[in-house]
Amino acid sequence: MLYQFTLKPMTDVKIIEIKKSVFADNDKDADALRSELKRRGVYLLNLMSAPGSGKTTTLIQTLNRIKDRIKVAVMEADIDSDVDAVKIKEATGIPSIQLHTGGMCHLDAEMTRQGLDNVSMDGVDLVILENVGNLVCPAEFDTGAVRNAMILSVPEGHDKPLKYPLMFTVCDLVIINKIDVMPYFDFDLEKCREYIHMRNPEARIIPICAKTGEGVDVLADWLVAEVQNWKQA
Ligand SMILES: Nc1nc2c(ncn2[C@@H]2O[C@H](COP(=O)(O)OP(=O)(O)O)[C@@H](O)[C@H]2O)c(=O)[nH]1
Ligand SMILES: [Mg+2]
Repeated sequence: MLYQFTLKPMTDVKIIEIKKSVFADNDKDADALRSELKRRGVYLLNLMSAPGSGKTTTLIQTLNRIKDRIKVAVMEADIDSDVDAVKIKEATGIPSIQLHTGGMCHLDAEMTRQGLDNVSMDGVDLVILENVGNLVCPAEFDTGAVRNAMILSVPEGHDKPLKYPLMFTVCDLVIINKIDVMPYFDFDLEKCREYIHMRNPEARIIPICAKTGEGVDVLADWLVAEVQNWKQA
């Protein structure tokens, strides 16, 4: 049986079909991209999580709090569709492009570069990459970002740092989302903090509810300070 998954874009969001490099030396590519972005003064944040943990919702809340303070662009990576890029553009007015990974469950540095080549970077301070929803593969590939961040949502359970060690090891920031549903799940926030710090003692942890915006001011202030400090360094 033949399945046809391609959705025809209904909007003017730019969709880029990115290809994996066959000559991948990813760490070298990532370092080169990081240096180039540093020269251009563009901070790249790589945002990862399992599907549905709230990346797009968190981005919308965060972007609306930072867009008057720093200039931001967004790259949404998915296997198909343009729904996230459309949502971001409609809810925040921030320019957003959609990257299609051609079935790949992650982005590497070369794919990230192909995406960035399609972002108008004039005066942009921060590019946020919403990586493909997956707790395994994206953690294995350095995208060239200054920082890695991930979202763990309450329904996924507090034991995830034990089960997906690499993801929590490579992330500088762990956002714990959907704290509004904490009463319905036996999610132990203190245990979760302990498990995250077992993987990365330096990890910053910010609990939020992207649905209501609770805690998002802390996240927004952290991000603006991060970008400003990095630009001045
Ligand atoms: N209850 C609750 N639902 C949320 C919260 N954040 C996101 N969601 C919902 O979770 C679902 C997935 O969110 P989305 O942002 O698309 O996740 P993504 O796949 O990681 O980008 C949507 O139905 C959101 O409305 C939250 O803080 N609380
Ligand atoms: Mg999304």
